[in-house]
Amino acid sequence: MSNSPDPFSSVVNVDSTRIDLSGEWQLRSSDGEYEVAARVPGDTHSALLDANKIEDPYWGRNELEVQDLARKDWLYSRVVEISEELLSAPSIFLHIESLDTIGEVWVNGVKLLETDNMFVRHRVEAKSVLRAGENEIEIRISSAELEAKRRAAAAPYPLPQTNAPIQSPHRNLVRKVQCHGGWDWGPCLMVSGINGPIVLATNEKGRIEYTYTEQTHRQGVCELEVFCEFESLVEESICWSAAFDGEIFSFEADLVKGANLLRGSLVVEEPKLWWPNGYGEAKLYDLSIEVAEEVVEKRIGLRKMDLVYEEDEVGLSFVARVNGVNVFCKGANWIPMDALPQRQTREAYEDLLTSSVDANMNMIRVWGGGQYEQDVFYELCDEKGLLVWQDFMFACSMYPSSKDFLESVEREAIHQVKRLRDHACIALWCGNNENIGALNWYEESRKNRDRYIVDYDRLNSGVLQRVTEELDPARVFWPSSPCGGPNDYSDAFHNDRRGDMHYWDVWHRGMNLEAYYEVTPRFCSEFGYQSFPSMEVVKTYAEEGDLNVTSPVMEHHQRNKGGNSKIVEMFTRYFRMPVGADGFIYLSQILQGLAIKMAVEHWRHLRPVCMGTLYWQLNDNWPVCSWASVNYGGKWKLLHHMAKEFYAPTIVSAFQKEGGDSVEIWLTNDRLEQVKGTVTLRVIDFSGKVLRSESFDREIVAEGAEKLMDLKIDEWTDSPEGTFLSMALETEEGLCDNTHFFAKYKTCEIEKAEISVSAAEIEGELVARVSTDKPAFFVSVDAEGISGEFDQNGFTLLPGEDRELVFRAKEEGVSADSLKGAIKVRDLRGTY
Ligand code: BMA
Repeated sequence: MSNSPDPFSSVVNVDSTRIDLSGEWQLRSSDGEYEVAARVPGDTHSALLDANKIEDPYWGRNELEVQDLARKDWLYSRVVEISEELLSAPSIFLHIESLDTIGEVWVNGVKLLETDNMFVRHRVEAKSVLRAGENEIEIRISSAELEAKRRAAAAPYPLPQTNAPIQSPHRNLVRKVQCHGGWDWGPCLMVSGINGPIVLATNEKGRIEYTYTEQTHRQGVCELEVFCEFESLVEESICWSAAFDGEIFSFEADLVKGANLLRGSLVVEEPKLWWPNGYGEAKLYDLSIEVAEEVVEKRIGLRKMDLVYEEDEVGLSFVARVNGVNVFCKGANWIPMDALPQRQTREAYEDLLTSSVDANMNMIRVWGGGQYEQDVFYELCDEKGLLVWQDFMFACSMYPSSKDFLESVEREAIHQVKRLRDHACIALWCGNNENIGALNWYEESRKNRDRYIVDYDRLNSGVLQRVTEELDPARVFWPSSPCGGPNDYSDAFHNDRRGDMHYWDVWHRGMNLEAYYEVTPRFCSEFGYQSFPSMEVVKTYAEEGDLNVTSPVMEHHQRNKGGNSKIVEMFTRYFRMPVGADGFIYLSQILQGLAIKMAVEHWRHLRPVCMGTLYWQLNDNWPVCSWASVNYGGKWKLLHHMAKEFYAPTIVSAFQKEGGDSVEIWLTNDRLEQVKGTVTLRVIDFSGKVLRSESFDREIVAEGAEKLMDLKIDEWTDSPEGTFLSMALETEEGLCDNTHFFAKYKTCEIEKAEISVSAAEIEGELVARVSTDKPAFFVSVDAEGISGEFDQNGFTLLPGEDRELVFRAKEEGVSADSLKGAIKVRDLRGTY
């Protein structure tokens, strides 16, 4: 028996005894094929991998070899010692944060619980089945895939889902992470398992179920209502307290047996407000709530959060407003960090969210095909000032509206809203991902749209919206992403006037990159362009002999039909064909970076009509060719480095329409103040000779964008194919530079550059110095095999303008020498 520190993420119980049930369990497949030790929290596939019973499913095409695991039933078991003393407590309950998915919990041969929704938390009284000495706990998990099949066979009509090349059918019929069943970037690994804390805890008087607060902001004051749901074993008058920032506020309550909602208010004078990244400090206050010896400790941010959607002269606006300030949202879409849940560690969360902030992001969208993330995710977003767009976990499918299903979803929504609503970071709740669009994707739903819309409404407004509005009235429930607004079922993929938009015409429909210039989204919550993972990541799944983009292994690690062909075809429009696998991979990252940069720079300069860009997607859940800007494992792709630049608060950018004879130069500034800056425009030829240079002093408007000029190409250069435009914006904050080509890259005679690098340790920092004899483009300096990032990458390097890059190592013991030895430099001209 252990008295463990804090197995619940946010509930601390000062007096009672608790037994943390995490650690080593036994795992058996019920057909007897496997019997291994398994970690809890953890998943079946990870346990088999740890025990060397299966090969790494991420390597080669091994994933195909483990598909039969999806059809097995599993048994997790362990023995736990319990003392007489513990048993004398009036109540002992079992807490399970998440069981994936179709499960039964048995203690000493008695069934305590049945589960079929991994997004629901379980707490059950267990005292009556426990005994002094050894107790046997068994968790039986049956195949979610087979259960889904049974449900599909019993359903009165088909409920279609999107197709992935390797997938588990009918995943939409089971409340499980939807992308476990495969996606157009994800493997099909139908894991089962036990996620999050699993604990036995005693209760003397009762337990805290949830705590949450409501904030009312008035001039210089924040009134805080504190709520505590307390499940009481006693009927008693008590004093309970809330300690806010060290100051204790006491309240009285008359407990009744069973559920109690305690409520107390306090006033915070001169509160320091919580701000998103780039707008101020993400100030958090300690709040600790104590009821009958039970304590919950949390940190909350005081801020007024609005999601404003209003009819205006354009259509329907979509703006995140924090403390009265309209925030231009800059970020990306988040998918579960790993297809093997056991690898979703605190360190991995920390790393990925730090990478988001480092790239000047202020919003992350938790996408509906994944999961409500672990507490640590939201705690880190609170700390780092990352707003969270929170989807409910439904994506790209028709869902049932049977009584059982809706009741299960209701339990899920109630739990998740109560669990998460106190996080300062959460900006809005959104019903689902693309389920309105999906009504048009399937023959069945096109033919019988009414039936499916009724299902959709029952689930979406009937359950999710109702629960959210009741339990978190201060936040907006947005029906779907994308969506033109409440009660709007039209095609928001192609309407840039209303609400949020998913703009996919460049990737999925193969339009030219300049198509981004033709739309003016109010808020673009998805748009993406694929690239291959970086070479060192490719090598984690492919052998030397497979390093060819059309080899079976490379195609296996591409889940979007025709994806590799799209990349290669788009090369032909803009670039010369690269040679060798290294050139393919690197050029794909240039193309991806360029596509998203063009879109974001353009849409940012359209503020306030457009007020947000979240590209698809931030991360990968295994090593794969995808739209992600961060490789599986955390290493940045070129896009992520470029995001750091195009998401910087104040930028200079250039837009040239296809076939256009002029270039619009714009200055965009997200800061709340005017920014003084000097813009220098230089026309340079490919030998590096500066042919023209002009500087302009400007006061750049606050929270807006202004045009510096329409640059007439023939007035600035005699040779659009022999020159390029270098733009530099110098402000007090530093230098922002950018490069524009007047002609397609493939038509330009870029000269081969000799780039040299040295590395040194300077004042405790690892610094690489790069120089070149000729202009070099999209220069990437990568420390292969070393975990960490240079602070700049993907830049234009000019002769006589060496760059010093600081390396942030994410591992110990990196020296200047080891860094130098690992560095690989690439540039555009080097690909052909
Ligand atoms: C979006 C997402 C995902 C998908 C991506 C790429 O629309 O919502 O479903 O992975 O497109 O196709």
